[in-house]
Amino acid sequence: MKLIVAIVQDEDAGRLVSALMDKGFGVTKLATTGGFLRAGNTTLISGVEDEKLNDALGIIEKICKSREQITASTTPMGGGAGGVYVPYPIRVTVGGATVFVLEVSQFLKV
Ligand code: 2BA
Repeated sequence: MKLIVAIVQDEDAGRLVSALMDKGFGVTKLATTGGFLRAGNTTLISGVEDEKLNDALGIIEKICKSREQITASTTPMGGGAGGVYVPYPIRVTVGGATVFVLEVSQFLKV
């Protein structure tokens, strides 16, 4: 068995949970925050049988879209310790999904 940990954008999370559950996967949805953008995202965890792993990954890949977001960079202008911090907008491409697949040593419901 594998544990999928998928960090996805909030906009995709509802459809992704529905699509996974429609195919019989168990899912837990966590409200999380990205360290770089400091904005909300969603982390899904799902325990899947080895032979179903590719099906689950395919659903994630199909539903999660990459999008551009604007954030403020606060790199010092003028360099050095005496530099002035002037925020300016930068574009970052977020997602589709950041996915980790972990080996499960035990799966218990007690
Ligand atoms: P955030 O940390 O808020 O990052 C959002 C997006 O900002 C990232 O998209 C990436 O395009 C950009 N980014 C992140 N760190 C950067 C940096 N130091 N300089 C420039 N741009 C940077 P994704 O790579 O698609 O990541 C989306 C979310 O997935 C991340 O949100 C974070 O919550 C999670 N994530 C990504 N890589 C991870 C990792 N290695 N471990 C744990 N969580 C991760």
